[in-house]
Amino acid sequence: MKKYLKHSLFLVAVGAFYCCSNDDSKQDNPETQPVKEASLSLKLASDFTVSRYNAVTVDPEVVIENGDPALAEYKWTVKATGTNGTVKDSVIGDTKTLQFIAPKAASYTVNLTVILGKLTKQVSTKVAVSETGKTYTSKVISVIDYLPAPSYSSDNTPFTTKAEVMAQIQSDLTEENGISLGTFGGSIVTAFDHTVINTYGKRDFKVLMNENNGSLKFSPVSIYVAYDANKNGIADENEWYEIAGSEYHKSTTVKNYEMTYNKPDPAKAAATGTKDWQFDKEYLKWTDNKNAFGFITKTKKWRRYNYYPQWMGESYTVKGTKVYLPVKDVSDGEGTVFNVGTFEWGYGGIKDPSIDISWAVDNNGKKVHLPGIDFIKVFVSTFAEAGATDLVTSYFIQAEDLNFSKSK
Ligand SMILES: [Ca+2]
Ligand SMILES: [Ca+2]
Repeated sequence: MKKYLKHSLFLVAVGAFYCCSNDDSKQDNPETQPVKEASLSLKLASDFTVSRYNAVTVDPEVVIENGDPALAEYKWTVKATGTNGTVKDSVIGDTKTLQFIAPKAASYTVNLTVILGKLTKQVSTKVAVSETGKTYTSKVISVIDYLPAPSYSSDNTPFTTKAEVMAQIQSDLTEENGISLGTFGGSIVTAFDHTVINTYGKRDFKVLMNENNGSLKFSPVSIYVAYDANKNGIADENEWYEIAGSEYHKSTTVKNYEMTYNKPDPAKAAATGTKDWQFDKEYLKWTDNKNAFGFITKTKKWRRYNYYPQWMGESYTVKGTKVYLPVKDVSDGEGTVFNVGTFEWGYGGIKDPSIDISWAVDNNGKKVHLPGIDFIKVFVSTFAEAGATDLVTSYFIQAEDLNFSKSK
C-alpha cells in the first residue's frame, strides 16, 4: 500500500513539474509571428449532365488556408431568362454542395460565389439538362398507402380486404372525391410522377383538404415528405421527414405519440349519456402510449354507422406527432355548437396550405436540406371530439406542385 502511495505521489509531482515547465516555455515565446493571410481557391468541373426533374450533385473543391471554413458563405445562382427577355441571376442555393434540379430541358450556366471575410471568389459551370420523353402532371397521381382512423360519416369503406380499399381510394384520388382520413393517425401516402423541386426561397407544393362547412368542422393535418434519394421508386423508411410547421415546437405538441383503436362489439348495449346526442358514450375504446385510455362517443345522428374500419381486424395502432387543436363548446355546455381552431403555417387544411420543402426536419427536429420530394404523407395529428357534431376529422383531396412547368 505504502509503495503504491509513494508511486502516485511521484506521478503527481512529475505532472505538476511538466505542467509548470510548459507554462514557462509559453512565456519565453512572445507572439511575434505575423498573422498569415487567409487564402481561398475554388475548383469546379466544367460541365454536368442530368435529365429533367432529376438532381445532379454539383460539388466544388474549396481550399481555405489560414481561415475558418465554417465562416465561408456560399451563393449559387443560375442565369434565367425572364418573360420580357431579360437575363437575370436567380439564387438557387446557399450550401457548399448544390443539388441541381431543373423542370425544363436546357443548358444552364451555374455560378458559385464564395465569400470568406474580405475574400470573394467565383467559379462557373454548365449543366446540360436533357429531355426524359415523359409527360408530367402537377398533382399527385398514385396512392401508395392508406390507413384511416375512426370516423363517423364514411362507414369506413364497406370492404373486407385492403386491396379492395386501395382500389377504391386510387379511384377517389383520380376523381378528387375527398378521401376520409378520420381522427388522429389517419393517413394517406401519395406519389407525384416527378420530383417536386425545392425551389430556393419559395413554397413548393400545396395540400388540398375539404373545407369547413357551416357547423361541420375539419382538422388541419400534418405533412411528411420523402425524397427518393436512392432512386428505387419507393419511399423508404429512412427517407421520410416531417414538415415542422407553426405548432412543431410548441409545448403542447407530443412527438412519437401512439394510439390503439379497438373494434367496437356490435352486441354491446349502448351507454347513453345525459345529452340527447350521446347515443353511446362507451362506443370505441382507445388506449395510448402514455397509459391513458378513453372512448369515442357514437352520436345519435350517426348511430347506424361503423366508425371503425371493418377491414382493420380487432385493433390497430397509429403513430406520429400529436398536435393540440383548440375545440370550444359555444352552446352553454349543450355540446351542440363548437369553435374549432386552426394552425398558422406548415399544415394542410388551413388558410394557406402551401408548404416549403425547406421546413422538413429529421427525427431529432434538425432541419434537413432536400433537393425536392417525390412522396407526401398527409397525417391527421389531432384528436378532438366536438359533441353532437362528432369527431373532428379530415378528408384529403389532392396535393399540387406549385412551381410546375408544363412546357418541356
Ligand atoms: Ca422551397
Ligand atoms: Ca427510395
